Amino acid sequence: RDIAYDPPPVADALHVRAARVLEANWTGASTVPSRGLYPHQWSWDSAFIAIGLRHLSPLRAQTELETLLDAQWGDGRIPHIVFNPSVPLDAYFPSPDFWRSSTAGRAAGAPRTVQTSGIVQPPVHALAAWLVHRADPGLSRARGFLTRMYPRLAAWHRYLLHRRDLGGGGLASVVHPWEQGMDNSPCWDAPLARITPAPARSFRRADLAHGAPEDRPTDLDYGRYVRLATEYRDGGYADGAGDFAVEDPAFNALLIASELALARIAQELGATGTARIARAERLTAALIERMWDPAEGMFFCRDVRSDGVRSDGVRSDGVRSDGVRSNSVRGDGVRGDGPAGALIPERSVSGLIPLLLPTLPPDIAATLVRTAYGPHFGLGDTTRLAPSYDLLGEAFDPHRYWRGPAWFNTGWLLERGLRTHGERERADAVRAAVLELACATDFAEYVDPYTGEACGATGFGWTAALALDLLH
Ligand code: 9WN
Repeated sequence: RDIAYDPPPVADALHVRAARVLEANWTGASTVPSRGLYPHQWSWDSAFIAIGLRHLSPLRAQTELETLLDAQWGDGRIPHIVFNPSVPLDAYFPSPDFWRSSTAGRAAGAPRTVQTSGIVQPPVHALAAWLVHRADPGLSRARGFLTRMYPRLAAWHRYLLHRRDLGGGGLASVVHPWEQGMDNSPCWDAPLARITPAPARSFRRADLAHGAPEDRPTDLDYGRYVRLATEYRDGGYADGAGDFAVEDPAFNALLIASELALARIAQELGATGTARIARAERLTAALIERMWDPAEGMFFCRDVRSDGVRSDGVRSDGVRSDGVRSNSVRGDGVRGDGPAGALIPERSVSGLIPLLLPTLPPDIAATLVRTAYGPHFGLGDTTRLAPSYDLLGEAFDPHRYWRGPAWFNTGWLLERGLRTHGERERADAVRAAVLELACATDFAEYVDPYTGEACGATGFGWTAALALDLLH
């Protein structure tokens, strides 16, 4: 047979299809997560997208991160959305007229020329910048990419480690479920229960025009998201006064991984990077001290406000730790007898993500692997990609967003973690699952963890980008 008529190998087909998704979602200066559902630039999406894009065009990958960091606020925060001014206001909710960044965010140093949200997302950026540099160090040096990125990334980490240390233990807290990136995770149910929802008629959801309602957060969730964001905005985006503050394992693990990447960047720029490596080690110790549960074999979120005390010393209304069961999970609750707040006894994939860290002690890494391959996440048995939430949890729903479906970014992070800790065969199996499911679902936003059925949007940016990364 003439070789020219042979079908191309599967990997080539996947490469071409993933490249097409990234091309279709490219706006000229950045990449949207999804043309229909998310038509602006999202912070952690852009970091994951840059990690894949570097294999297609290191220049575009650099530009992706540069565009995002051009919207950084004076206080160091990187906003979770950078709005595209040519997209109609009603295409996505909450829109720029809700966040009012250039007026409400003035004291915090919001940019004047570009409209953004006022909350943040997980700090994957320094990690992405380092990986993007490595894809083409010559181009990166010629463009002064890292020289320009480094001070901005350093300011970003400073913001998180100082302004966001709401628990007083040296780690960063999120002040809104959208910040952690797993919007309707059951982890937020107890801390959100204290928030009075904004009336449904006070806002109009745009997401339901693109996604099935049973695959999305509920209207009640949205009411609470809106209330929290409104109060944050009306307080001028100042940190510390809000009624929602949670330390999350994935958010902090990504901060530590990015701190290690910043050390590499510092070294590339001629410094030693040792202070950053020492900080990453200290942060890893704090993560274990504040969130590791040895009996459960995984990390849990810490609800910093479960005792009702805000960092400004004011008791917030109606705050009780009743909503937080403390059964087998350590619930310190009372101030002064351990870290402030209480662990939230819900098993989220977030609690496995610290596996990513090379600074993790080997016994903890081994325990995490056992948990991932045990009944709650079912890897290697009933699932091929880790579900976002406990298969045996009361709130588990295989289709509802972050309450059960498997996502590709967490799949990629666990694949990296397994490889980092010498679990080669398991990493290979997760890699194969990412590639096959991305291909079979036309780069779905998320999938049913048991059947692999596509949920949410297709042609999703980070699904294409991270599959591309694992092909290399
Ligand atoms: C709110 C863009 C983002 C992701 C999040 C995901 C979803 C937004 C939404 O989409 O959140 O930020 O409107 O639901 O939960 O992780 O970054 O892809």
